Amino acid sequence: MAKARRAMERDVKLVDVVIELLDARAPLSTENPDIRRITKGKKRLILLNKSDLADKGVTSAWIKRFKAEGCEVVALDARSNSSMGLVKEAIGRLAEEKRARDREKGIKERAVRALICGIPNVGKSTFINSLCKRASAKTGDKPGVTKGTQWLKVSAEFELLDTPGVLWPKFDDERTGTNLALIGAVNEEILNKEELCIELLDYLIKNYPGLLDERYVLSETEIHEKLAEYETKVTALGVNKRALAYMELTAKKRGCIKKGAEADFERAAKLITDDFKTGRMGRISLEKAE
Ligand SMILES: Nc1nc2c(ncn2[C@@H]2O[C@H](COP(=O)(O)OP(=O)(O)O)[C@@H](O)[C@H]2O)c(=O)[nH]1
Ligand SMILES: [Mg+2]
Repeated sequence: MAKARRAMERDVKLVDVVIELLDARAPLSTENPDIRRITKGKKRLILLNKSDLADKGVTSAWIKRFKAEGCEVVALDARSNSSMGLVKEAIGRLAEEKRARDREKGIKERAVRALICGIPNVGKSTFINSLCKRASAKTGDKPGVTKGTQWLKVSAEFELLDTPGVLWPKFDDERTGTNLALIGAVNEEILNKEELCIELLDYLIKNYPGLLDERYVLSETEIHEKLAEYETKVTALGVNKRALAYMELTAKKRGCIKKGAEADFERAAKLITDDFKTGRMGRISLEKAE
């Protein structure tokens, strides 16, 4: 970890622009505070990646918020080429000041250099592949640059450091860990699947009312009955009865049944969290830009 940080501290000195990938569904949880510290003072382009899985309205609010902080922002599906033009334009805008300075000093114009960074699994490799589709030839060592540094030539005006900066996410609080597990940024095995599912269900019930009912074809009557059953049966404090009622109903609807017709909560939890992660549940954001 310290090694990755040091590598990024060294690499950031070589570039004009830092491109940080965040997951559009949870931009705060996927932002590593060390990256922000290390790249301080550099021009920043934030890519809200996997935006095909995120809530469009919420993503627009995030774009506004990051722009207000002085960054360029592009919402992206890194698997597709379609937004790469926007990315190049944003980089052009970030580099404009530097280009003007170079021109004034009579320095010959050279390509803008950028470093990609982000936590694992956020889509860095996918993005680099899409961006460099045609011209991914390595440009090799450059004089004056750390030996061994390779640059990918994206266009005549734009080069990319070929090794992205990878830092692990920070688990500042429980919510961050939950979000990272739900979007698949960390191995969910480290967390209890059923608890993870309860957190997701609780969030969806509050923020996307009706979504679960529709996805799992649950009627209002069914939900009310099951909830009433939990209210009388479960008296322990701190138990999320509403989420549990949804999980049990979904288990039964989807055939997650154990011997004796009991709901298999573990299987239901996996099914529900997978439906979210893969986008089958629809476009959902876990963090809002308030
Ligand atoms: N739905 C969706 N999946 C993506 C997107 N970008 C990357 N992925 C997937 O996310 C996974 C991790 O991507 P990868 O590029 O290896 O992440 P890296 O660890 O940051 O290099 C892969 O399965 C990609 O196909 C995107 O914009 N949308
Ligand atoms: Mg990668």
